[in-house]
Amino acid sequence: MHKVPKGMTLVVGLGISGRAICRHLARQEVPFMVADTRETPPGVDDFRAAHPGVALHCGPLSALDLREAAEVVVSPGVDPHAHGLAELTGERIEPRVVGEIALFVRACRAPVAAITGSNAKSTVTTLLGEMAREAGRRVAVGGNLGTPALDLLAETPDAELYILELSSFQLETTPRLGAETAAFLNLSEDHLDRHGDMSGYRRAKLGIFRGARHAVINAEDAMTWPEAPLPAMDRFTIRSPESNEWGIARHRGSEWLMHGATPLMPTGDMGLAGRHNQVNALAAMAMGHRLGFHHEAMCRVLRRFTGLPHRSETIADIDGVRWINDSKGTNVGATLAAIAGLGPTLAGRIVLLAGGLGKGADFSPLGDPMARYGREAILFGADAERLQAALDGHVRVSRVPDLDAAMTRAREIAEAGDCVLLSPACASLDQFPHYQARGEAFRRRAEQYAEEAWHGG
Ligand code: UMA
Ligand code: ADP
Repeated sequence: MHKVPKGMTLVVGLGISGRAICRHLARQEVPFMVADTRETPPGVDDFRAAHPGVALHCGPLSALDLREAAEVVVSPGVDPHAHGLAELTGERIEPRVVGEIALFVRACRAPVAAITGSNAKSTVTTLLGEMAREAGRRVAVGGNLGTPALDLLAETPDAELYILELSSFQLETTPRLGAETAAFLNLSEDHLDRHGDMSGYRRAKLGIFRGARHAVINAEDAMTWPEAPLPAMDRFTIRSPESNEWGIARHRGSEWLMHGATPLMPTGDMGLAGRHNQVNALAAMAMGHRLGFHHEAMCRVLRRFTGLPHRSETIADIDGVRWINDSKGTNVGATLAAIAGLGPTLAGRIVLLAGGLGKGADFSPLGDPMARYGREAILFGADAERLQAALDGHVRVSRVPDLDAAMTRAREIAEAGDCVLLSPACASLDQFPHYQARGEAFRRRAEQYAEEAWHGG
């Protein structure tokens, strides 16, 4: 049994977050050592070059005696209730087990805007970041998306505002975030392997509200509502809003984003597609309003921002058929939002390309929206059969070996006014290295189709 020396901080994990934690502790001159439960963690060479002489333990944590450690700082991928850490996670037990964001909170001197949810985090975080820039703020944006939170402190020490996308894993190990404004966007099945069940997953995410001065919540999803009241709260809704809500209503003959009775902008002027993105825009505006950004600046961003790659991203319009890459739709909730968001905006129907690794999810919620908006579901990958079982009887289904074959079939059957939507409701890892590679494969082929159509026409 190796002893972590008295007063030393133990960093667990050598991934992106763990290495950011090491850099931060080194800057703060806090003595630390590192452990990773894997025999060969990914970042060893980087780590050794950056921190010569700092001890590294690889393998089970049970081989370490942690009792005299000053603190244990775990990476988000490390379950604080496993690996012999469980007995240390109680409230008053020393050393405390915390995560990267707890260190961020201690060191950060500027207000924080924080965003969580099962889906749409990256979109809302990016939108709010763009709005802050447009409003002339010195802002740093990162967290679960992009630059790790602790690196933001070093890279932009003079930021007036930090905007963080936070995962349930990061929130679980943050005793008190103290955000100026905190949004919990939605909750649907994901990461249950780590959190046990939906209530454990929700509890972790509710951590976003600890110490928050303002909350932004989803009027249609009670799972996002805090259990104790907060000093101030704004709700966003897809419906016509109450006086203190952000919603969507008819105004001067068209549909507008609204704050209470105040019209903000026509939804048709937004660069982003789909109802789900209108809701995302409202969430970002509610946060921006609290932070003092002018509505005009926020609307300018909404007009020009067309979305992040792989999130309901329009790749091509070929003979009246829109080809949309939503490869980041890696769970049922995301795919549902893409179908329900795009379906009502189409003259035609959705040709859905789906499949991959379903992570044990229940696909049955996809049946009704596909009956309503779908032309056909073209299924591939490891869980195609389970998807088919959920969709049969609701929409026409075909099975193909892979994404390439799915696109060939989609090209044959799509009609003008339709949309070919890659929103797999599954992880990609059975057939691709990651969701980005799946999205790139879709993009390349759709662009090739567009070129052929252009030359043909
Ligand atoms: N791991 C071990 N033993 C260890 C440490 C890690 O087995 O000692 C494993 C984990 O179980 C996991 C993998 O290594 O399977 C990576 O985990 P990590 O904590 O080392 O991950 P990092 O590279 O530090 O990246 C993390 C976030 N990853 C996770 O939460 C899994 C990144 O989010 C985040 O961008 C980064 O910190 C910076 O903050 C990615 C992610 O997938 C995008 N997040 C999940 C999501 O969005 O759904 C939550
Ligand atoms: P996250 O960072 O939470 O994964 P992203 O912005 O990357 O969120 O979007 C992930 C997926 O969620 C995309 O496939 C997108 O279509 C879907 N999505 C976007 N907005 C919403 C929403 N309001 N509700 C549910 N799903 C959504």
